[in-house]
Amino acid sequence: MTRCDEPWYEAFAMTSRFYVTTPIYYINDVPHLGTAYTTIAADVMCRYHRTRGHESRFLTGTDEHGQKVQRAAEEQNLPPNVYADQVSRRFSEAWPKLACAPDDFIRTTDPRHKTWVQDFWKKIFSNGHIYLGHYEGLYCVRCEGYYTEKELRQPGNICPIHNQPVEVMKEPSYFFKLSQFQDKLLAFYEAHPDFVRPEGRFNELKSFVQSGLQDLSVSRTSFQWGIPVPGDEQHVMYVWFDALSNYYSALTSPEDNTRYWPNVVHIMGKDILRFHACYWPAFLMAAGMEPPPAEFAHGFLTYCGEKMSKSLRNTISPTALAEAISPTIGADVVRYTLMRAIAFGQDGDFAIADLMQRYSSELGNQLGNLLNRVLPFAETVPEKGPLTALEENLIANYPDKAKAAADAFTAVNPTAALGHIWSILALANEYIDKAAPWVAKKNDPVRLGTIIATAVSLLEAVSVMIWPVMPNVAASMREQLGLSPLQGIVGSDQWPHVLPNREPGGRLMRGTPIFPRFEKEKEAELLEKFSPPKEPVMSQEQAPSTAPANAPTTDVAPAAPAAPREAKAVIQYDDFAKMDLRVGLVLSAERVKKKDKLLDLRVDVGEAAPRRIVAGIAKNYAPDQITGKKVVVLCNLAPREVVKGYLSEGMLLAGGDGDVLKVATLDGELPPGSTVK
Ligand code: ME8
Repeated sequence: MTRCDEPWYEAFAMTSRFYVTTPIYYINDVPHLGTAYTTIAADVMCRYHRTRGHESRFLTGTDEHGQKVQRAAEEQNLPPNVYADQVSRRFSEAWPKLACAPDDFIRTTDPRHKTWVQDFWKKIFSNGHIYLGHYEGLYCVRCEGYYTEKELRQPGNICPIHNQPVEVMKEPSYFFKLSQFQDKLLAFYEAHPDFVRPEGRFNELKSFVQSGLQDLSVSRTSFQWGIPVPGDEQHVMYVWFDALSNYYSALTSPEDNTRYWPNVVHIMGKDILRFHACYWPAFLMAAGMEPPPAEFAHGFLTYCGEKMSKSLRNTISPTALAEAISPTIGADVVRYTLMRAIAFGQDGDFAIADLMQRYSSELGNQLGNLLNRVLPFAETVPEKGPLTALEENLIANYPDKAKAAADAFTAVNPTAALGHIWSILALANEYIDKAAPWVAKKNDPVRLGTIIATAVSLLEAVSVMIWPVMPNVAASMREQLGLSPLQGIVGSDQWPHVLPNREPGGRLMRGTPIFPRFEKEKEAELLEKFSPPKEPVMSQEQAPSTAPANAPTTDVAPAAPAAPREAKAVIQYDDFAKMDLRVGLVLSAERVKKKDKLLDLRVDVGEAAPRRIVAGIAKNYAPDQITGKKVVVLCNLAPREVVKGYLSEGMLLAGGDGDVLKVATLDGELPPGSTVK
């Protein structure tokens, strides 16, 4: 059996087993681009490990208990189980349409889940880590979580995630002794320095745990739609205790797959890292079980610059998008763009225009066209003649790139892996340019044979490497190359570490182009159908500006223009109220290299972590002049990459004419996060 000996997760270095999970999604929503993003990433990881011959397993599912679901079912006049059946199906049916192939789909209403969670509870209870108490707190129904006042936006106790007031809740409750796990968790983090990736998120988590943990309320009496607490059926389990347990309960039945534990990577969005990396390991430790060794918290997506609001989630369906691009390879194009365009781990934007651009250049020109440049020259794999320096160079340069791509996949960095694969494609295209088979065709059949056989082995290698991200495209490529479809074989490492050597004589079957050019009408249709609905809010583009059109503008509201002042359309109060303006405290400031106007700021706007704001004020403020100032921040402006690698998550307000620019500050002391209106 092969060993996974690449860097990063030591846990996998000792084994050839790999288990990957997504969060189980709430059923009060439909599958949307955000949930598709995580599911696709997990599918990519699983397929990659299958190419490496690891015994691999991919789990996803739905989170079906809790007050939120009970209320949604009541609104539709349905019993919660009937409602849950209907909505869960939307998830299980969506994922295959995006070429995701989970091995199992767990529902928290599955009997297998209920049985296991109740046993898990009993184990923790009998180990003395759960006790009965009383809870009163501020509870966000949509998060299914309690908050402290400090964590909420004031005034009004507003949930920072859902922008809605939270409710006061008082109930008898069982408590999990989380406070007793602080040191154990910190020791675990210390012993597993790669436990959470990206590293910055791990550091935030460690600070959270270091700042002290309170016991956690793990049961509810205020609603019934949940798993009853064993021995006290007045209580149902707290939905996160129930939900997190899915990662193990799914392994227990219908057949025993518990051998996969703990070789798991949990993939999730950054919003729910704390539940996964603090609560879940503590529950497992309390039951005497091993915590997961690896978790990856990716960033948040915007769509064409718009925050993923409920209405956007409903209109931009990833399955409809895939279908509209192409019924055969549309899912692959969506997968490719999501994995390539947004550095995995960071926040980023998915835009239809960007997808179309990548379709024609990276997919059409660099990948699809490579087949068309090679296959017309032969119907079978030719014999190789003597190699020239061109082939020798290629053969020498290839393995490092193939290894870099594999290492990046192993490190859960599909974006970098695709970068390396595309550098192999660049090498291949350059090889064809220089080797010029069309010249050899005229008078040198031996040379032509060498060139085509070399190119065919490159294409074969690429068909394996892209399979995790684009399984349908890989299958079409392989069909044209006369190869059978790829599938994981446990114990057989199929990753092309060196260029494969095809036997001469194998059939090649030139087919139709995999990425046909979009007709003009189709382009227009895609843009029209999949651009977000326009909202009449002030956007960066509409903001007043004296700066040239190409100057960075997200950074700071630009200076008001000198007279004559342009008349602007009158807006209603509702338009103004759409802006989430808050007091921000500038914690740090640094100049952005080679950009004399920009400062890279960290600003506390009353959230768990400070925001990065890239502001065009470097000519007016030295870093130490702005640090410590209270400023006004527009917090719900779509994040924008102002300069490569600098994603600005908001905008400072400033006033001034021409070169004189002054940031807006406040008259008097207000804590960071206070509303400005
Ligand atoms: O939190 N960008 O379920 P959920 C990227 N049931 N990812 C996004 C996203 C976006 N804009 N929006 C959602 C729950 N996601 C719990 C989980 S697990 C034991 C219980 C993805 O339906 C991302 O993975 O709210 C995020 O963490 C998850 O969907 C939240 O899904």
